Amino acid sequence: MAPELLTPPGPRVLLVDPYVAREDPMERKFVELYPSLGLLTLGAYLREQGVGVRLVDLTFERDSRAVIAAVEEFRPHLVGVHTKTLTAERAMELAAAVRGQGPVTVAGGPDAATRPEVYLARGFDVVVPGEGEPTLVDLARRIAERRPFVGTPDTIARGPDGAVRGPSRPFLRDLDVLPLPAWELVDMERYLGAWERSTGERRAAVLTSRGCPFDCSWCSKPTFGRTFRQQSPERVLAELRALKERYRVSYVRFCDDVFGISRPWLERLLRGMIDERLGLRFECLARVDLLKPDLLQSMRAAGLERVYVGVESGSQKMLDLMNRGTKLHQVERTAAALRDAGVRQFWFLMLGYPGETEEDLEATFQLFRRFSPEEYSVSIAVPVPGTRFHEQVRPRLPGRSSRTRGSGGSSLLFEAAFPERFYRWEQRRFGLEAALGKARGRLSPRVVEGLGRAADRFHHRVAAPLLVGDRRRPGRGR
Ligand code: B12
Ligand code: SF4
Repeated sequence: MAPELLTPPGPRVLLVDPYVAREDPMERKFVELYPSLGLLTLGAYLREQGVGVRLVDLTFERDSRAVIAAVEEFRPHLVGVHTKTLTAERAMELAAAVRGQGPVTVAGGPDAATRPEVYLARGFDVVVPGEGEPTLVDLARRIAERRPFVGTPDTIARGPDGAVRGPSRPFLRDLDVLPLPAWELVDMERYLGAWERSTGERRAAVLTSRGCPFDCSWCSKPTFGRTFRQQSPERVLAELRALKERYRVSYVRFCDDVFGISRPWLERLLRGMIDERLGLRFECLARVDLLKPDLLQSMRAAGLERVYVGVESGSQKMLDLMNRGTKLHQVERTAAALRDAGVRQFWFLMLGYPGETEEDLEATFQLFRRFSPEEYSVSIAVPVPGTRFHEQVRPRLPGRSSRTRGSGGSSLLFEAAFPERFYRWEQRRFGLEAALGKARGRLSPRVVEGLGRAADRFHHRVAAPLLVGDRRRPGRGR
């Protein structure tokens, strides 16, 4: 390539996704790979504003060498790294490695937004804690033009006497101003091919909104907080068409924190999908209080295949402690309606949240047994920095505050009511029940019931001693 194309004139930004799939034990079990929509949108916006952009996506790499090579070749003014708690260590190692090569290092995304001081101390020059698009353009121009960038609106930068926070910048009011994600910056075929081989569908992620107005105590929302903005249904339809036409996408995951918060909006989108005969299948994450059974028929007609439902617990007391804002009768109503409509349901369940007793756990298990969802995930509560839950258990966090490697949810990271081994047994119990659920219809109901009873007896024999052992530690987790 001609040198002027390798280093185009004007500001140059190298974006980095430091996630390496092969290092994530969860990823090996459940293939769930999508490129970061945050970075793709940032890339598209920067380009539209005349900033040169490259993206190094480490997802399919073995290590970070590609980043160093890209810095040498592209000579960016700024290296911008996306951060999650899971990838924090790698992000910080990269910043330290890249700074010696000259560019200004900038961190953005949920983890840097939660603990900017750590990122500044570990090699980043600037943290962008909020919405990245206008701020990154502003930073890139200032740096390329050798103007001061400490104090740029919506940034926290390392100044001579410590961290300097710039004035705040309002959120984008109209999300329709954002261009379509710059899919061409990553190897889309690699993602789509992986999905096609494992599921037969070419799957892509789409985001229709930013933020969530609810306030669950374990949920980390450092970037968009409790604001909520959504794209117009017409803009969403344009993105769906582009994915279908350019990449032969057949299945879409709507990645919104909560999909279809506004009913009129959802109705318009569904109508558009049906009228345009897009023929896409889709899945989304819904809240049981918002997903109304009477909408399910049109959702089905528009292509709905699967709904992720944040059930979390079968105990109303626990839902209230989590500040979830949902009622058990809503969970039951939604689960029954999804089953009747033939929509697959994926339940998220959480064990070990402070205040949970053996009875609450049993209530969760019995709810699971009653509805037997097609898919589920039972995680052990993870206190993510910046959440009320994290604050609450902070004194009971051993040394490191949360995991940095692996996707999480399978280990106990704080001193909870019961020992980790107990929760692991509980997780196995759900696994066994799920297997029995699948056997229903193939084995006689009497056999399934008998197996269920035997499993219960076995579980109580193994798990009970772990509980007794723990009761010698009064007050834990309450
Ligand atoms: C979609 C999604 C997924 C998808 C796709 C992930 C992907 N590749 O993007 C799936 C289901 C696979 C997934 C998996 C996981 N996820 Co997830 N996910 C989300 C979700 C709902 C939306 C992400 C998104 O696209 N946001 C929209 C974009 C526009 O926002 P954004 O990425 O934050 O980017 C903006 C700003 O942050 C900023 N920005 C971001 N990067 C950068 C970089 C620079 C340089 C700058 C300047 C700015 C900047 O600008 C962007 C545009 O304004 C978020 C919640 C949320 N609302 O963000 C959780 C979230 C990011 N996920 C989270 C977690 C914990 C996980 C898992 C670890 C879960 C698990 N146990 O397996 C895994 C990690 C796997 C991975 N590959 O990293 C947490 C992260 C918390 C944390 N502090 O790290 C979040 C915040 C959810 C939560 N509330 O706890 N996830
Ligand atoms: S868990 Fe879901 S509904 Fe609750 S605050 Fe977070 S994003 Fe919103």
